[in-house]
Amino acid sequence: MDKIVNYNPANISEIVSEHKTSSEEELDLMLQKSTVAFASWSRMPAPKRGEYLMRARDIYAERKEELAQILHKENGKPIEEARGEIQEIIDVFDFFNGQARAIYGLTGQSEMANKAIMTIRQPIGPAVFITAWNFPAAVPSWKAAPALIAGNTFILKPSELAPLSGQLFVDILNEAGLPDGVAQVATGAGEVGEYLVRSNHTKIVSVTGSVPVGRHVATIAAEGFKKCALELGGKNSTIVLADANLDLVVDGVLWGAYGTGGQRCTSTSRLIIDKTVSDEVVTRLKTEAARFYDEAAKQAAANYAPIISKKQLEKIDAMVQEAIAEGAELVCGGKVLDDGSDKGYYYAPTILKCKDGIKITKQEVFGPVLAVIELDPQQDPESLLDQALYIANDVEYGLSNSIYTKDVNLGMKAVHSFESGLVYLNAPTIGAECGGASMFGGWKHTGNGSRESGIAAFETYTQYKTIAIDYSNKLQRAQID
Ligand code: UN1
Repeated sequence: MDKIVNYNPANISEIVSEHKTSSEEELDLMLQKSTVAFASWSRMPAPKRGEYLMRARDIYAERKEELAQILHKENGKPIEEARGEIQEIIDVFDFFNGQARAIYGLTGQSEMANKAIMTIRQPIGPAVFITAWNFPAAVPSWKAAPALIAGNTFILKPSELAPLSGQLFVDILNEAGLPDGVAQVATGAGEVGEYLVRSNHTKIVSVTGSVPVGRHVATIAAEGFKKCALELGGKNSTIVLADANLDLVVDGVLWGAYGTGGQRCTSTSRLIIDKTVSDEVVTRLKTEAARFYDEAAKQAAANYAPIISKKQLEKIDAMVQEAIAEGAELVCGGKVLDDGSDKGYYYAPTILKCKDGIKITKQEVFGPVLAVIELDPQQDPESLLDQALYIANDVEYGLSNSIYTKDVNLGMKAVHSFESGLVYLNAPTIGAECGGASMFGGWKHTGNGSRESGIAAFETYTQYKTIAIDYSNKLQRAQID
């Protein structure tokens, strides 16, 4: 595939952008430039590097509406969500510019007189970023901002399904005046990313994508002892106890399950609910879900996203049909809207009542499909919660979970017991904030311990150096003298 053509998934007769697959010669040149640029960029004081980030931030702020419109067309997400994604870049740049003055190390106490010991953080080298199509603008900023502030250079390889926002991200950094070779973009499919990851020039790899992609890339990175950060899939649950505020539950589950068309790694894909309140919640969800798409007019509501590609649309439908064959009860949806080739790739917002254990209760769907698992009321609500937590945790992934209850003891028990990197109390599983106390990332097969968009990102983009300064003017032997 030499040429990549991208269509608006909400209106597939509209071409959004065309890109050429980067050749190996072009990639070699980029890799060399990345190494050369690293030599001087890494020596620049971090607050000076922050000034470039601030210029890029201002360009994003000035062009926010235009860039949001491009993103809206590129991956189809509702314009309101696209504006939010551009805002996220501004927030991330603000946060990491502040961090430029706070890449702290440690000073300690030597066991010897007239000797000082400290540990500082230093940049590592050229990074390669492999990113997904669902947050094609913001996720590159999660990686690039800390990488640049820490003094690394990077090459971004955005998803071939939505490369334009990534291309613009790098263009804007360069427009902000970054020295040549500090920020670059390569386009193409998996083999382009793999070529970059394998290169000896590359010292850091950061991937947002599926578990198979993450495993493959991490294996290659491991051969070269490269730092590797992974943000992979999710199978996220919302637990609802009988005492929950059901208005809040309905709003939260609708947003969590159907926002971005369910195409977030944080999307709510299981509702584990006390049977005493399940009928009311499911009925209300079904009524509300019907508002996302007017079937007679073949028109999606402004807050409903199309599916990124026909292949993905078919994959979602196959998973739903398999679930029905396995005994799931279809409450609503369960079908492709239009014929999948007409206006846009829309899938009907779907609710399936499932027994825990069928495939769809364990596998990531990445579409607007909610599996409802009802739990029989128990003698005491804590036993029901234990059962709900067991089901929520009995998956390969560990990204985001939430619970709705007014009981602070049960709520806190769930917060501590969820096996996931993100946990919400009385809020949906999607919509992580960035910076400050918030760190994006998952447990189990969702990742490998790395975190993004908060200060822990510096674990990926810096390495430690311990410096011992002996000013005693004599040989002092540790552990001996
Ligand atoms: C993703 O789907 O890869 O927490 C990221 C959220 C968003 C990020 C999702 N801020 O839902």
